[in-house]
Amino acid sequence: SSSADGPATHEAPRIASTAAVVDVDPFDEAVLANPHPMHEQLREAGRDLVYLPQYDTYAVARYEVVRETLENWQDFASGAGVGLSNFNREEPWRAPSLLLEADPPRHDAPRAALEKILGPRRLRHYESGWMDTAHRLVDSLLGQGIGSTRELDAVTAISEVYPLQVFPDAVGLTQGGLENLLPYGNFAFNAFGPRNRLVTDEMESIKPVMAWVAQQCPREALSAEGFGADIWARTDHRDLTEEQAPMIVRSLLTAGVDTTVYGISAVLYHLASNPEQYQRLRNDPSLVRRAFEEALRLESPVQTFFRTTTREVSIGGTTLPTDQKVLMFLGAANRDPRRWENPDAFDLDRNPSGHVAFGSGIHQCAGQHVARLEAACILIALLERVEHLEFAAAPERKINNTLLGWASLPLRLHTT
Ligand code: HEM
Ligand code: OVM
Repeated sequence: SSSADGPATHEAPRIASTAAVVDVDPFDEAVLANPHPMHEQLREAGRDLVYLPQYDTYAVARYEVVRETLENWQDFASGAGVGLSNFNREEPWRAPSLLLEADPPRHDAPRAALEKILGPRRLRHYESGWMDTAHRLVDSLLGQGIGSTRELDAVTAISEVYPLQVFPDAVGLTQGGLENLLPYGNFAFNAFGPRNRLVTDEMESIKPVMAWVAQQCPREALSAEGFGADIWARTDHRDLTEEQAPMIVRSLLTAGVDTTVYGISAVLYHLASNPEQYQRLRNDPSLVRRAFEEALRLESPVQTFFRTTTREVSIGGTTLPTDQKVLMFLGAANRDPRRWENPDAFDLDRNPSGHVAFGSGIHQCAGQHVARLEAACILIALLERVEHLEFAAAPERKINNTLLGWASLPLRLHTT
């Protein structure tokens, strides 16, 4: 347009920018086993927003935009599910979580309850018991002898053992059947992805596992003390209803086991891969918590979650329609060279805080202090007895639609 008292202005025609189309399948088994090349492709496709034609879904992989999407719960909802399936159109495989799959205001009371119950203050009560359990496990694995070597699979001997020795008891499970916990979590994390073999192969076998989980959630099934009892106690003060309480217990049983198994495997993998960093940690055990965070940054045991747009919203100049799924690549953000120097290195000299392995914003992991305490206890116990560790054979990936981790970590431990 032009005006009499100024120069004519010529606006460039407003061409909406489009997302970069990237024809990859993030849920292909070969990609799940080694996602990092695809992450680089998604980050470097030239735009903040990517379109994945194979799933008719948008995706974000750069640190800044992943974090913005996580924190913008108003435009990017969780209530339609945080997997590929859109609960506005498809029946979920179980009743939606009141935490993970809920938006404010429904999310508020369950979230406030867990923040109190799983906060650092309450967790102090568990510290010495969890440390004792870690010492007993490490002693049983290494024996009493000194100056020996011991070969073991760290996944089946440590990562899958220690969380099951402390967490179910802390929740207050009393009825046995703990062998159901890992299969339940494994299925729940697979179910965020497409209905591929990883999901359909377990559709039948998961039914009795789901029934067992449901049986652990009523007040009568739980011991008088523990996270479960703490959740139920809030129904006495009307902070939670009797309908909410068992669902929140279910959230702990879904999210609280496989995640820490994978997290502990992640740090053991990176310590075995970086012997000089293991020595650095032995010399300064006050770095155990940083070692865990750095391993979470690199591995991002929970690789992805989706959101669903609540209205037209633009990312990087592209307007998305309402009710569109957006896939957030936490693992890609955590290795984005725009945010992290030498992003692929396990480096105890870096400050890994700001990683999004626990998410960010109102849904940021409610169990993060639990995960950190478990990891710190088992690492401290190992550091005291193991002067050096190395791979005894090649590690093997475990394949899951959402979790990245290890089925096998064959280690040789040299003890002091
Ligand atoms: C949420 C990762 C351990 C309970 C989340 C989210 C991530 C995550 C990325 C955010 C979900 C979103 O934004 O949609 C992890 C990792 C863990 C871990 C990497 C271990 C290393 C745990 C543990 C518990 C737990 C031990 C329970 C004790 C939850 C719950 C939520 C959650 C209840 C939902 C919170 C909400 O929506 O307000 N976790 N988690 N997590 N996590 Fe964890
Ligand atoms: C839940 C939940 C929370 C976080 C992760 C998750 C299976 C589930 O509230 O049930 O993964």
